[in-house]
Amino acid sequence: MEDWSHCLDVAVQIALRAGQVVQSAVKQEKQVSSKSTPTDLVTETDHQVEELIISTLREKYPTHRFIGEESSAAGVKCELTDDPTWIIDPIDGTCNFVHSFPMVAVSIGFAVRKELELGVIYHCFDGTLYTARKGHGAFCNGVRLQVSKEKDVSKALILTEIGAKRDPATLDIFLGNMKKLLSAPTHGVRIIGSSTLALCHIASGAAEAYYQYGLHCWDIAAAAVIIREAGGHVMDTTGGPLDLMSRRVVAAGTREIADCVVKQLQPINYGRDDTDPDDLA
Ligand code: 2AM
Ligand code: CA
Ligand code: CA
Ligand code: CA
Repeated sequence: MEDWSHCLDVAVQIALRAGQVVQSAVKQEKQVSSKSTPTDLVTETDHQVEELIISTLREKYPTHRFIGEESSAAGVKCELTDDPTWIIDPIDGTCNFVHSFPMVAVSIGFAVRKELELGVIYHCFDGTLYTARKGHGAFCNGVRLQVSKEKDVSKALILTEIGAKRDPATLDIFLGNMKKLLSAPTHGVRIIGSSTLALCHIASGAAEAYYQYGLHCWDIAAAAVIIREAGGHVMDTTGGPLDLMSRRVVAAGTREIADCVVKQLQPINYGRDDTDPDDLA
């Protein structure tokens, strides 16, 4: 098995640098524009941070491939091959960033032969650093992470996110899923505006389960390694194996809670990451 620890060290350094750029940009006036819909926001900092991360990594690893949210939006093909591939979300929680709502992260994942090997997520507001390497555990600021061992869904806290689709039919399904989970019953459902940080909360045991439709491979790649290394489960919303490009996920501390969540969900259909980068596909 190849040792990718040097890649983890490099990713941590870059995530910290990227986080500094985000931190100083939060205080400045932001240039905000929208992509596929009026609620699908992007700022010049999203572009700047992605460029910083990819150019620094490319210099270190010229043969590696890169998938990044803003490059994909600009038309670079989102393709996961067997080659070592970095999967980057330069700012996760752009809408939060625009409002200075303190849930914003930089996410850097790395896959080889389509297997996720490592993940680094940096919480730009409180400076928390989540890291994991396959087979070597997950850590938060160097302290080992452990998922919740709760098996009873009636004692679970559930996290989700709202996708870019806001048409009435989609919102009905979204609210229907939430209603079913609230009345399962569970302790509650939370939406924090950052998929990667929500997933980190599953890894740390602060919540029992997470589900989402419409997210992208860059929302899940780093976090999936962190959750698995913290002892948790990451899967498709049907309960089958995770497909990074499928734009849907369930994550949970225990298989029992994951199965309960899976049973409640009605699907929301989005186009795949590798065939159609448009949120509204
Ligand atoms: P972003 O900030 O990197 O765009 C809340 O909006 C969370 O969902 C954020 O983590 C956001 O990532 C992510 N997200 C972005 N587009 C989405 C979509 N179409 N469906 C679901 N989640 C999305
Ligand atoms: Ca975005
Ligand atoms: Ca994201
Ligand atoms: Ca983003």
